[in-house]
Amino acid sequence: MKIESAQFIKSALTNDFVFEDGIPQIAFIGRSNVGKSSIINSLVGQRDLAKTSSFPGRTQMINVFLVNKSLYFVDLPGYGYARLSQVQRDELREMIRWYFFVSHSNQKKVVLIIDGSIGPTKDDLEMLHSLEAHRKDIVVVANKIDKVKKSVYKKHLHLISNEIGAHTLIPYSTKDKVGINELLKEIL
Ligand SMILES: Nc1nc2c(ncn2[C@@H]2O[C@H](COP(=O)(O)OP(=O)(O)O)[C@@H](O)[C@H]2O)c(=O)[nH]1
Ligand SMILES: [Mg+2]
Repeated sequence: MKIESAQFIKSALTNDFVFEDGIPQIAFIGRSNVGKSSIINSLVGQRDLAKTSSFPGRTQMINVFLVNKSLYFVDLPGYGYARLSQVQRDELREMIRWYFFVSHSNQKKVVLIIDGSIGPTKDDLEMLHSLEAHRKDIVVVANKIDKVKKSVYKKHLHLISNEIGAHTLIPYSTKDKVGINELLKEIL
């Protein structure tokens, strides 16, 4: 399976028609700065389709990409960014909640991205559990795995998989190009 084409469609707010057009969607969710945009770029093999940033909290709309002319990649705003105001954080939280639990978008898979070098945070587990409660089809990606020392790698991954339960866990590094084919297999 391969990605032949990918194009940016729009930055959307809730109630956009793009969430009602029936096209299957792969949602990318995770804490701010965890590497959501970098992962989308690595999957489609384009350097800057999704804008990446070393400043957390930049993506405050829902960015939609059309892949292989047949499905959407949906880059959701990151949650849990401490430097935003409480009002901004509540707005983003509400947008994410709306997308997953209110909108009628045709969600095929949810890619929950965690920082593999630190493991799931309280926010990540909260997100995971509410997605589970709504019976979403979830794959967990442990990004930035290049930051984990070889000597503790196995034990570290074992700890993460214990915390996330039965979901497929994919160790990933956009930097070292690890996990790309494994994730493509899950979502295409
Ligand atoms: N070490 C390392 N850094 C990464 C990796 N993926 C992304 N980053 C860095 O993490 C930061 C945030 O990435 P971005 O894709 O903008 O995160 P987003 O806010 O979740 O969309 C950037 O500085 C990236 O270069 C990775 O696999 N390894
Ligand atoms: Mg981003």
